[in-house]
Amino acid sequence: MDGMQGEVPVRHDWSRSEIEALFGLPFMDLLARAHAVHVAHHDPNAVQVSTLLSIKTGGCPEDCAYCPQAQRYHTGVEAQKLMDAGDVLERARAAKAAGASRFCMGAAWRGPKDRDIPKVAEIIRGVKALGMETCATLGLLGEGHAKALKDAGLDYYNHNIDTSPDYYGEIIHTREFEDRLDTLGDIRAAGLKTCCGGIVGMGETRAQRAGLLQALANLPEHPQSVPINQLVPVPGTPLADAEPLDPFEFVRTIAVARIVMPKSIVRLSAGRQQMSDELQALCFFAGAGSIFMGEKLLTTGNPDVAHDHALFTRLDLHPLQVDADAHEAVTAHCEIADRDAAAA
Ligand code: SAM
Ligand code: DTB
Ligand code: SF4
Repeated sequence: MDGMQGEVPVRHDWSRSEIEALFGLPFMDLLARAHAVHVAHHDPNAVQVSTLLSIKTGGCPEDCAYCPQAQRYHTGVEAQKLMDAGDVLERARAAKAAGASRFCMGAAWRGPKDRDIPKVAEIIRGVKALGMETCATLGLLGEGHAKALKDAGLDYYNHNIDTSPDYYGEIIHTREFEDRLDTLGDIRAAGLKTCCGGIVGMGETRAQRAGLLQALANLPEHPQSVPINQLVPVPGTPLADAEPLDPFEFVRTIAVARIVMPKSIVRLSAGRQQMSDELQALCFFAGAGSIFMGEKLLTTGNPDVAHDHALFTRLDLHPLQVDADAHEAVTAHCEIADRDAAAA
């Protein structure tokens, strides 16, 4: 892709005002610019497909204002123990059959205890053996945790910074922004790939959305995967009645993320169930190259798999196929869309 029009260097010195200026571009100019960056660095017709599973649900001691799994908010999410490896593998097989190349496992912990690590490692080994990429999001990591997870076959660790450093204190009080940066450092040091993004629509300003993307783009390495979540407002949480974000502002956030982290895969993450097909198409055009597929995120809903397969067919998108052993992404045409079309 050397010298392709639209190719931009990877930078780690973005100023807040530069990023705010990108947000302030005329919408069509911003989209054109983001799409040019997207096609220079990625196949714009390929979408990486991940499936999420909550392997340990609810009962979390933290106070993240958006989260239905925080014990203190009484959202109706029941606390459960860590799932057995066999049950997780059954779900991973189903996700693979539905077309997912990566299986992401979430736990409602502040962070894992030392005694949890061998259990999670066993789960990771099993999922990896299915030939899928593995991702885990377990919270803050302690001494030796990242290395142990890597040794078990973990490919990605998801740990979001969630919001701009100057808005963080409005959203979470039980751990510091710096704690998150420490865990991100542990992830990189262990040789894991980083999945790190945030949530928009939590009442932050545009300047704070720029601050979120600035903090991500100025990390020592750009996260390989950048999930941009739209807040899923859940009754019982402090953000249940947050003012919904203008959908075009969400598209702008995807577009700016695309421009400032040109090589990363930007995920159109939580919030798709609340979006029209047309809005999602705009997000793909603006540079989103990944989704969560499967009827559930962790505890909240996600579009039906059949609906997503149909959307891929209508937009001529195909899943990014990943050779999990070679760690090499190769795109292949979507057999699933053909299968669905044949079944229709
Ligand atoms: N407990 C771990 C942690 O916080 O790192 C891992 C699981 S936590 C649920 C993973 C991420 O899910 C959060 O960092 C947040 O970005 C996202 N998330 C949680 N609730 C959400 C919501 N209501 N809407 C959008 N994203 C949400
Ligand atoms: C991420 O950035 N979004 C996902 C995943 N990483 C772990 C989680 C979304 C959760 C939405 C609320 C829920 O389903 O509980
Ligand atoms: Fe707990 Fe993670 Fe939810 Fe925060 S986001 S309350 S740490 S599960």
